Formats: sequence, structure tokens, C-alpha cells
Amino acid sequence: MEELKILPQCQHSCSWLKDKLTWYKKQDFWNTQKLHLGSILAQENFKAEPSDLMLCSLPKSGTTWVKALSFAILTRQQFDESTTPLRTTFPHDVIPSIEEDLEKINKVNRNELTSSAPLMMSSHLPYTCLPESVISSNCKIIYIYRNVKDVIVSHYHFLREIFKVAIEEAPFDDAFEEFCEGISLYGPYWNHILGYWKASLERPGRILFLKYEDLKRDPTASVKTLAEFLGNRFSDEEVGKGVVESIIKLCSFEKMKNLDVNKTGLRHNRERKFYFRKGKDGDWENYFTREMKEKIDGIIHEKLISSGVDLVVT
Ligand code: PAP
Repeated sequence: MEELKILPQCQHSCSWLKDKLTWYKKQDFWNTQKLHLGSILAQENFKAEPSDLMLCSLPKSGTTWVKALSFAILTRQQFDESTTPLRTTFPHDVIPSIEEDLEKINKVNRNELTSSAPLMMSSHLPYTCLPESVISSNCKIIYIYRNVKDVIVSHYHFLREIFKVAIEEAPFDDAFEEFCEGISLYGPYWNHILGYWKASLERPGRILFLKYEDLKRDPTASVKTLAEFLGNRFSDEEVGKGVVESIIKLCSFEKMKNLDVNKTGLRHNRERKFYFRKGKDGDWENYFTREMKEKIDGIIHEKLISSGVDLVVT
């Protein structure tokens, strides 16, 4: 726990946030103090196995959605639409986070798992900060990413909601400027993406990039790709019976948002309903001026496109 003694290099007081995001120099990313503690515990205590599946992402990129889809895909032989635990369990509880739910993960006795399904967990940690065993075990990673502009809007509302800051006290312009400076949960955004991109070049076939907007545009193709990568592809018979479509429907924004379990209750003191806001592709157009669009497009070009990252995030 030596790392916990490290003092934050600097502390940026977000103009409208009651809490503060901290730049953790050694970790090289921004975080809240609570999540920082969870990150260190995960780094020190989480032991991955080669068959584990990791879902990695920046916050607000589609994690909750991909958790629901992955769980539905992996458990479709055990449950159907009417019996799936997703009807009564929050998606973050069926696929736990190594930074936030380590105790729960460590309770799982891998030898006693009755199903043949591999263990799936999530992390918001940048690639270089993942527990060493995730890297050395070479376990598969699904990386969900999303248009940076929609991430900025979603991140703004989520932080505002969890820290209970009224819209009038939280100018979007400030949040935008801070994001452009790299200040965001587990950010900078571009470092996170770049880290996983570089890792995918070193680990061919082990990291799947899924894009939120592709899931929206053509969910059937994305869900089939996801199932294949999870090692659980749909048979022709299943496709013929409409199993892919029923999983897409079950995990759709409208369906998930309206389940009692997702409308009520808390996840680590955060209201679960905050994880389901609009679920749209392109909400940024309601917030960005032309100057803002040009500014963030320029940053992405400089930080990602110029570094050879072949992912479209603008
Ligand atoms: P997290 O990283 O904190 O878990 P994450 O799930 O990645 O958050 O992102 C939340 C976003 O996904 C929200 O976007 P919005 O603010 O633009 O609305 C949320 O609405 C959206 N979302 C959650 N579930 C779904 C879903 N089933 N389909 C589509 N979008 C979803």
C-alpha cells in the first residue's frame, strides 16, 4: 500500500465540481481519490487467468450496454428473456469492476463455477495501469469506445449528477475546456485510447475494439462480432430463430432504462438511473459550438490520428 502515501502531484479544482479530480503522477491519469484507492487495490490484488475476459473502457463509452450484451451472450444457454438475471440485476453487478468490486470478484471460486462460461470483469484503468497479471496472462480484452464529443457530454452530466451540482452552477463550457486539457475520469481520453491501441498492435487478436456508434448503427453485426470474440458465436440455428435480435432487444436502452432494478437503488452510492441518460448517438450537437467542434477535432487529430491510431472518434 506504499503507493497510497504518494501525494497528488497537483489538484485541479473543477470550477463546478464539489469533489476534486486528482492527477496521480505515478499512475499517469486523473481520478477521484476513492477510485484511485480501488485502482491500487486492483493492481495489487487482482489475479487474472488466461481464460478471463476483460471489458475495458473510458467511463461513459458504453460499458453498461456492453456488460448487458456480453452477459446475455455468455449465458444464453442457461437463461432466456424471461429468466435472465438482467431483469433483476444491474449490469454492473453481473459483470463486476476490478476497481470497484474486487472483494466480490475474489469470492468467486473459479473451480466451482458450474457453467463453462469464462469469468468476465471490467476496468476503466488505462492499459499500462492494468494489474500485471492481465498483461502477463494475455487474456482477451474488449475495448468499447465512443465519439469523444458524446463522451464529453455524457461525462459532464454524469459527474454533475453524482456530485449533485445543478445545471445552472455547472457551465458546460467549463467542463469542455477541462476535458480538452485532459481532465476527465481516467483521462486524458486520448492517452487511454492510445494505450489500448498500441497494446492491440503488440497483442494481435487479443483486443477487440467495439464502437458505440457501430453498435447503434448495426447492432446485429456488432453483437455477432462480440459473441465470436467471447468464444461463443451464434449458430446458424440460433440466428434463424432470432436469438441475436432478442438479445439486442433485451439490452436496448429503452428496455434497460425502464427496468425497476435500473431505475432505483445505488451502485457504490451513485444512483443507478444515472447510468441511463439519453443513450443516443450525436447528442453533442445540442451542446457544441462550431469552435468547440473544431477545437476537439484538432486535439484528436494531433493526439491520436498523428500517432497512427486507426479509430474514428470524432
Ligand atoms: P460507465 O463507464 O460509468 O459505466 P457507460 O455505461 O460507459 O458508463 O456510459 C453511459 C452511457 O451509455 C450513457 O450515455 P448518455 O449519457 O449519452 O446517455 C448511457 O445513457 C448510455 N447507455 C447505457 N445503457 C445503454 C444501452 N443499453 N444502450 C445504449 N446506450 C446506453
